[in-house]
Amino acid sequence: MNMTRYSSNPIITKSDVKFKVNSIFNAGAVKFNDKYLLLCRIEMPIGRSSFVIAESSDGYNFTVGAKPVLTPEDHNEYFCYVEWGIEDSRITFLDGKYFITYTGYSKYMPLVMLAETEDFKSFKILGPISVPSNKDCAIFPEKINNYYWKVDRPSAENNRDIWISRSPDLLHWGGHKILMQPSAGTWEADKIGGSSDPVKTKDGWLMLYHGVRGFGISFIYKLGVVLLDLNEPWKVIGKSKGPILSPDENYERIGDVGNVVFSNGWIFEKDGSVKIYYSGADMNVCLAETSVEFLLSICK
Ligand code: BMA
Repeated sequence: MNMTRYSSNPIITKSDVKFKVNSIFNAGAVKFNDKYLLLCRIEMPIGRSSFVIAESSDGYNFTVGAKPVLTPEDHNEYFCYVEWGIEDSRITFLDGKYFITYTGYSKYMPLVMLAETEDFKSFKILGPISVPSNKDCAIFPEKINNYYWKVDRPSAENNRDIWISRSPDLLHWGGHKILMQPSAGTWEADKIGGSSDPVKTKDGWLMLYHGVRGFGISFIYKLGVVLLDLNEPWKVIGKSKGPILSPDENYERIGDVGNVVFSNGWIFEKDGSVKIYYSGADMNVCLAETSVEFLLSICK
């Protein structure tokens, strides 16, 4: 299987939300209690984002929750770092809990927030794990060499690279290393960022990332895939030669931010197939299907 868009894309739009939102997009994805669970970003009418859950038993037909499950106002002592919204979650199952990294947006500019949950009903907010500007953070699903690991993009306004770092406790991070840089004169010329949570395969850690190229006043967001060494995850051992998904359909071309495909969640099935949840033009939730073998083959 190569890469196939689901024929009934988009699978979720704002008309599926029972309360008033501007848009629903950029979902973290996980299988929880045999259900497909998407932690979707909803832009509220005022222009600030919260999270809502969409649930499905087949991965295609989703029901959106009746109210937001996490909002800036839920952040108590951390509210000043998320006052302008919470965005773009990545979910990692680790040590028997689900850890969620997401962007907190405020007058201080974007930074990386960390929360944990066991049931996706109550969330323990652990606070910022970076200073601004930083976003696109995802945590590896197990310890490597006795450390937890994360990727992120420091200095979101001026810096264009993906970095990797390690931690003894998920809260204190060090050992920062550059992981990947944009590639001049290509689809990923202007900036790159981590997209999905990293997933372990027999050949290495697979991770989706996004690449951005500016044309005049607009930017085109595409998706690529990268393979990292299992024991030394700061080593890139393979990478797709070009984008694996590019804005092409109307629902990816036209919207609040046109010409964008953006993903922050995927689900690996037992049969080797992979569901990539992504959003078109910052407006909806879509699905593309592929397989682990295909993703590995294009990284070689
Ligand atoms: C990135 C993030 C994403 C968004 C994308 C395209 O920087 O802000 O939330 O989908 O830009 O607008």
